[in-house]
Amino acid sequence: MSCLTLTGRLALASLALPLSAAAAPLQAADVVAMEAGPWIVSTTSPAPDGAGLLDSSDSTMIRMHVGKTPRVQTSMAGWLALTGFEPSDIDGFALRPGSQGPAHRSSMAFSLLTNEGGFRDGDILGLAPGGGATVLVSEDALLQTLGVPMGSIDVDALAYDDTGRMLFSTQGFLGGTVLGDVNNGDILRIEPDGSATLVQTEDQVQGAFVLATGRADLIGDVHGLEYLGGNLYVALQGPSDVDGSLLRLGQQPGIVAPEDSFGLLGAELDAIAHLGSSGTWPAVSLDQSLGAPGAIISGQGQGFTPGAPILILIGGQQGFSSGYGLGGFGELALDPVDPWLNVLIQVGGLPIVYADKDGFFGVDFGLSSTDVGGKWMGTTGWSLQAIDLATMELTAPVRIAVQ
Ligand SMILES: [Ca+2]
Ligand SMILES: [Ca+2]
Ligand SMILES: [Ca+2]
Repeated sequence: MSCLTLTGRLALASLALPLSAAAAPLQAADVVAMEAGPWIVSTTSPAPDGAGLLDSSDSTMIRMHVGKTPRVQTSMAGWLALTGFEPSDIDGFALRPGSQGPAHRSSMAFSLLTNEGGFRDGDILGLAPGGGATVLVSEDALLQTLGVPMGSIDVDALAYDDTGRMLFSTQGFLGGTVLGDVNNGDILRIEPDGSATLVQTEDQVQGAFVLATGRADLIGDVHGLEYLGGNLYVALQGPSDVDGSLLRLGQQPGIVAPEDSFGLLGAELDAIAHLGSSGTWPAVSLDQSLGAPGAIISGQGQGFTPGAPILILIGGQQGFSSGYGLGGFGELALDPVDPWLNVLIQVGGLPIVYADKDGFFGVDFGLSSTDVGGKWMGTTGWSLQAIDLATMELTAPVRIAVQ
């Protein structure tokens, strides 16, 4: 018995050090640097042309950072490759805590604005091994948890805290739940035992906005949600000069940065996630997801090692392999026996491009005027994926349907 007690005390003592280290308050400069980004966001409506994005839609995921040019992280061609369909609007997005890093296929969680692709707007979706979207938490399960199994909700904000608890907000009012009436500015959390708790009411978020700005404008809906450095961050429906930035909740509420410092010309945000400091998350994007044979396509890459050679993999059929020990997205999304990929490997014809000093590249290329690529999840076309040869990190795939 004494031996057990001793073991228990030792375990507690060994836990105490990292816990107290983690609790050390961040310096103000660290907080400013962290809050500057990079953020991965989606807009409520397509970002204005003046923002210079390669592809602007309600589903585009954009990497934004104070003082830097915003870039497309996931274009429609990316969603097509990841899910097999083209979502009309992404209204919730989060990176799940896990051991494989924020850029890994298994980290991505999101919600759709409308029922489509066989999914519902209240489902929390992830990416399945092998391709396509999969339900992580269903709308039915959330309704059951809230005690309104016959109800209906659209999840419109999503985050995970540092212990993996899921935080969310709804798009509309939901009356008569186990938590009482839920407003669209409320922030809810799913506990480890599966129950739901109300973390912040819309009134509390409104109060934080007033404290942060000294203004009484109404915030409306909570549109986006992130947990970072012990605080919650929200994207708000209003007022219009703040809806393109983020509000920090907690002990010292504040607006993260003026919205025009993010370079999106004040576009309202409806999904937010913070990339953190643990990865650069290299990504490629295309300006279109559907092209005719012979069409000229513009592509971009970002988040690569400055100056690094980048190998572009090209194939017609998608597939799945996690067996190459690659970082980033972690999984080859092209079929290893795809005929075009194999021919290009055999003749040494896979393109290599070079990242600039900011880890960026832009390239135009033409689709074959005779070949239309391979079939995958209902489309015929071409898929691409890139490897940063300096880090051996893979990007997520992109796909262009040909017709
Ligand atoms: Ca959106
Ligand atoms: Ca939704
Ligand atoms: Ca909401």
